Amino acid sequence: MKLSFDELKRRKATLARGEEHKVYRLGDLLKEIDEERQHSSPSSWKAITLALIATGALAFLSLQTLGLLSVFPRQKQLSKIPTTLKSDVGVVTAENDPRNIRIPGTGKNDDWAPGPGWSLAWADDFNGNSIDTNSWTYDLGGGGWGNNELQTYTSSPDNSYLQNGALVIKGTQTNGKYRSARLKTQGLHSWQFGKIAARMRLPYGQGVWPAFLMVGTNITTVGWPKCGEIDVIEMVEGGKKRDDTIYATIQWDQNGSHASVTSGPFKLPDPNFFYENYHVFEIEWNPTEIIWRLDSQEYFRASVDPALNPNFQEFHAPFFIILNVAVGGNWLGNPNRNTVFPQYMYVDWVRVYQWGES
Ligand SMILES: [Ca+2]
Repeated sequence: MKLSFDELKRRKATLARGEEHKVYRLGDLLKEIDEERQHSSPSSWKAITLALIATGALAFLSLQTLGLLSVFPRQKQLSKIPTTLKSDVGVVTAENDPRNIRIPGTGKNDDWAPGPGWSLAWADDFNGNSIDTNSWTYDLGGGGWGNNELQTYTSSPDNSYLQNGALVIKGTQTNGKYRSARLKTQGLHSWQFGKIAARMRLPYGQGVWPAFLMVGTNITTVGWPKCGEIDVIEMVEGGKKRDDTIYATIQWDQNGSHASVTSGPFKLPDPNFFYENYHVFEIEWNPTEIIWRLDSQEYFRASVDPALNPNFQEFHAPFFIILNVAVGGNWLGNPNRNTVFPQYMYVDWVRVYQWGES
């Protein structure tokens, strides 16, 4: 079956859900795929193929052609595509980019449990129609956030909203200006110790910096870093490794200087990426240490025992939760021409447990 450009545009309209999208000539699309393959895994390639099927673009691309694409080296790929195919058109949208395709039903494959002995103290499952202002407030504005970050944080429904049972934080780019959102429970909810977890599907791409962190409520009086910071996860790896690598970190004031301890880069086993699926990121925070787990598997722990370091007293105080997607900055570098916007961080739920019976 061969579809006309108009027909594809019509189909695209039904797929694009009214959000930003791109229409590609097939040749451009293949070039983009080709570039993507330079820094992506076979699974990513497979996902792109599936997305093409989803968009209807595969009406033109025989599986045999795709087989050639996946086998031949870069320079040969485009030349292997029959000219007749090159002149056809394909459609892909940012919305149905494989890495943005929404997983229907965020509860799918959610078998995570806190383990025995933990009682739920607070949760937001994001099942309503709007963000609960009794739980969440915003950091707003730009100015780099101390890292030369590019984004301006807004409270606009374009940058954060609830959809299909998930909180969506959407990083956008319009005329070179980046906007995103940073939600926090500051002034509304805070906790000292416990198990703090979120089930999230992360955005992707060079220059995109998603984070789930906690900061001491006394930041308003003692400032940062003396308030202490617990980075439950950040994904900040430029280049090829960027979308499968997270960091767990604590930061504090060590007698007047900024100090930190980090897990260093922790990677998903190849070939997997954090944009592909939801994962549960958690800390177990007690008076002597913090344990980080990914999907219930421990991958890092750090002491917060004041007997070992009096400065760790910072971690013996209430902290609030922050969820954000930053763009650019000193640590990860800025977006490049391959970075796709908008970017989406999906949060199925955030839960806080305390040890013992409720
Ligand atoms: Ca949910």
